[in-house]
Amino acid sequence: MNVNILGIPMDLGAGRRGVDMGASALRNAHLARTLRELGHTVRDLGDVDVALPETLDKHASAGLVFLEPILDACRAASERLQHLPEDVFPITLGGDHSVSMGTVTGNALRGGAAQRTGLIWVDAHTDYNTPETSPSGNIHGMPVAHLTGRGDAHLMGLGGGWTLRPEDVVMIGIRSVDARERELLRDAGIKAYTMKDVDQLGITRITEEALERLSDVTRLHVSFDADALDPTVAPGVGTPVAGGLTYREGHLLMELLSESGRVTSLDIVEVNPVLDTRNQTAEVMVGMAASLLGQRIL
Ligand code: 6HN
Ligand code: MN
Ligand code: MN
Ligand code: MN
Repeated sequence: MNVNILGIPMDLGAGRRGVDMGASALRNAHLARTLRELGHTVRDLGDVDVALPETLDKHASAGLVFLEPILDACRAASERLQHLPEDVFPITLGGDHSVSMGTVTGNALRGGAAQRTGLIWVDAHTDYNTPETSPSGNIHGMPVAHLTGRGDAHLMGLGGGWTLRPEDVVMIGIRSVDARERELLRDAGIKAYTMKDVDQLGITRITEEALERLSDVTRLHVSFDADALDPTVAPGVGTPVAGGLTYREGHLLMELLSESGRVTSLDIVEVNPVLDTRNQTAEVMVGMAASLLGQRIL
């Protein structure tokens, strides 16, 4: 496959600093080399421009912290992805999870016209707050709501009229949902597999059900927040929640998605080297990308 890597070194959407260095940590953990060893052609496109928080006034307007510079970075990422050739498999490196508003729209709009796109959201959190429901004002807790047409008009405008259908979203690994976020999620009818579901059903059945549910989409984007994994496996994250996916559950999910041949793009987000132990989290996430892109045990 033709893999293109694009970094979005942004921590403006998160409550804690340092996740802007995630893209660099993932490159340091030999993402490109690992994928080349699997036989892929890999090109690193570098980073999109992101404003430095040190150059900005931290202020929230209408319940949104750093709205303007986040919009700028998401627009830049989306624009870059939209113009990539159809045969390219883009891997976007965060950055905090607000980058997904740019990556999902950019991948959906690739090739000139919007394609029906499915989203597999691997995360401890549902990231379904709006400015009204958010307890923090941090935009990384809001991307899926905005992608599916709920929330702030500027952020919803990133899709240029395209919105993700709520029925085309499947979440896996969920174990932290804010009270009012839960109401919105139910109202939207988003399918979410919690950690209880993972315990009871297992990753194999969940992946099969997810792919079945998304059988009508043309494109399939995986957005992998490192905090979906258990904090013992991935300690370098800003919002750790106990009781996450094990190392093998993460790999099995990626291996089964790989076998399906359906996935067309990937985000790796929320890797925070400042909070990590010797780049463990970046290394684990490079392994997850390798499993999604065809690495096999035998
Ligand atoms: N993430 N629900 C919390 C909030 O502030 O809205 C946490 C969000 C975490 C977001 O990890 O991508
Ligand atoms: Mn353009
Ligand atoms: Mn997230
Ligand atoms: Mn999360």
